[in-house]
Amino acid sequence: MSQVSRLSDLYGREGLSPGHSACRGCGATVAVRQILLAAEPPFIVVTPTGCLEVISSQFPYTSWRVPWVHVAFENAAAVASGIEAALRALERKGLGRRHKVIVIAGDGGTFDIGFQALSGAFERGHDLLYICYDNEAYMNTGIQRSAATPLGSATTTTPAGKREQKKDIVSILVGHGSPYVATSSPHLWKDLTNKVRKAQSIEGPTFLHVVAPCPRGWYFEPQLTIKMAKLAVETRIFPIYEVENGKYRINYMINRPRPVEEYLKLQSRFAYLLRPENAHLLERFKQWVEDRWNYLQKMAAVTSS
Ligand SMILES: Cc1ncc(C[n+]2csc(CCOP(=O)(O)OP(=O)(O)O)c2C)c(N)n1
Ligand code: SF4
Ligand SMILES: [Mg+2]
Repeated sequence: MSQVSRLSDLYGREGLSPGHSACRGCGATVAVRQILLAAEPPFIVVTPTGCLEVISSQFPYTSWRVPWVHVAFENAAAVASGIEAALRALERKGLGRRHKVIVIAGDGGTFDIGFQALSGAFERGHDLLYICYDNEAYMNTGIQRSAATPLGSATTTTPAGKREQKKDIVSILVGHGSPYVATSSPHLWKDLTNKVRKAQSIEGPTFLHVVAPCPRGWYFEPQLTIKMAKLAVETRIFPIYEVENGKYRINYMINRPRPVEEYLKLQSRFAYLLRPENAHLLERFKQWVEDRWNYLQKMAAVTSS
């Protein structure tokens, strides 16, 4: 595995061509562009239904310049498992070359409806990399809440703000015994591209959870996408860490976090959470951020020895 320290360490060829129909400032496509520039060929991408598929494959056009399969909303990891098993069998017979199978899926297709397939693939131990771009709702179908939607965020199915916390998908996949699970953000391009290469190089089911700000569904101005990703990390709302063979490491230490309000107030989806009468919900949100950070620090300390 070669390290990425300069832009020239990435592959020159774009995997997702310009001209797709994503909204201006779409964080998911910024992340996917980086992922495809970093991934070591040969690989095959599997994408379930969601914004990424809809904006990149309107018949008769495609934006994909890499082998790519679109599958149903619920079965990306099952299809990826089948491709991986078939390639393994062909290689055994000397008939083909192993490709890494890389799933790139939204949060709805990962945390919710695709979860059964994901859990099965990780439990069976397939050699694949699963990347979730997390825009924290079902954006493609009109901004419905998902298990990744944070507490207090308004969606079309939670107009007064979601009452439940975000599901901790990383811990769940660590619990499946994955050799490598990590988080990243498109504003930290070296972190993201190096984690793609690292996760790809490890045999077995590996997982990356990437924050993907969405101007349309989070209600912020499109030029603020990268700032939004940065604020998510610097407020400790979206910590950047990795878990390698059970050992936790915080990759981006935030010693003096920015106030969470700096992040929340730029997004109209949190308008309800910021109302004075909802101060108790905001407190719950802040407590969740603090508890998770403390948990990560403890896990990093306990597992480092
Ligand atoms: C079984 C099934 N249920 C519902 C849908 C409708 N559907 C397609 S994409 C989608 C939401 C995708 O959300 P997410 O995975 O978060 O991706 P995003 O659009 O946010 O990028 C839904 C509800 C479907 N295609 N199939
Ligand atoms: S709705 Fe959000 S995730 Fe979907 S294309 Fe637009 S900005 Fe990207
Ligand atoms: Mg989504």
